[in-house]
Amino acid sequence: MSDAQAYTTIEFSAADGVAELTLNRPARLNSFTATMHAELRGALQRVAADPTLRCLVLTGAGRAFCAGQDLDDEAVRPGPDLDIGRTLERHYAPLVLALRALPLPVIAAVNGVAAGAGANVAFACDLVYAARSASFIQAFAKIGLMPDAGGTWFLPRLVGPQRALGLALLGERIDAARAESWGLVWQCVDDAELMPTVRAVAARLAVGPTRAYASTKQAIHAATAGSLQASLDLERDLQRALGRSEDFREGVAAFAAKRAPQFRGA
Ligand code: T3D
Repeated sequence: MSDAQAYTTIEFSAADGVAELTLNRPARLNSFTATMHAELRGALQRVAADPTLRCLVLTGAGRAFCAGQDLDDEAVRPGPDLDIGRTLERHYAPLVLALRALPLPVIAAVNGVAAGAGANVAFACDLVYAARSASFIQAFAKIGLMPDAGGTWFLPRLVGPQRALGLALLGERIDAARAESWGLVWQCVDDAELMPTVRAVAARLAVGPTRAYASTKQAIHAATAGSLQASLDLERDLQRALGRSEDFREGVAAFAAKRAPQFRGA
């Protein structure tokens, strides 16, 4: 079976030591569903098991990188039985940890808007390149949630607590140039140059000293004090409670109705 037939929400290709993984639900801005998580899990296991692969590129199809969780998905519909903590534990924490655990360099090619967990999955990658028209938004507060998918761990480490709090509390969109100046991304390039630039860097890394890269990643990740797992666990517990709040119910309803939410702090 070819890769195009095997996956419905992602595309996967590999050539010359470089694997390319494309989030592929452009009509929904490549937002995450359970199927996409399952397909990503399988693709990342495949990358991890193939010693000929020496660099991974993660990007999005169409005008977005990823809009985070698909808010239309039945599985996350606000209600008494909703358990976002379980969703985070089953899907988002394994995805973030799998990206971090890969011994090969992982490059995010952020081709458009990266929102919510979509932004934080990009920050889980080792190098982030962004198209000049791309943007980043911690969209969580707009729907009554807090950053997850490692956001509370990545953001203060990348930009410091003040900017992390500004991004998380205000939920404003920042453009790629500002993201680069803040250190959220390694390089911002003209839109047409994004994939040629990333592919050239990936090709260079794929013929580089694989073992040294793996050790470099391991040591740099270890040097960042405080465990990612602990932050993921805390996010799960806090987000689980927020998923049962009236503000989340209102936030999702307002998003669907394309109106401003009326939060009551409940
Ligand atoms: O279980 C859990 O919930 C836990 C996990 C949480 C992780 C999270 O990621 S929570 C955060 C979820 N994401 C968001 O809140 C982002 C929602 N989207 C937006 O704020 C905006 O769409 C963007 C800022 C990303 C882009 O804005 P814009 O103006 O460029 O595009 P748009 O018109 O808003 O969106 C285009 C279409 O995509 C639109 O559909 P339509 O009207 O053409 O039929 C929109 O509804 C749809 N879309 C965008 N984001 C999502 C989505 N549909 C479902 N889920 C989305 N996240």
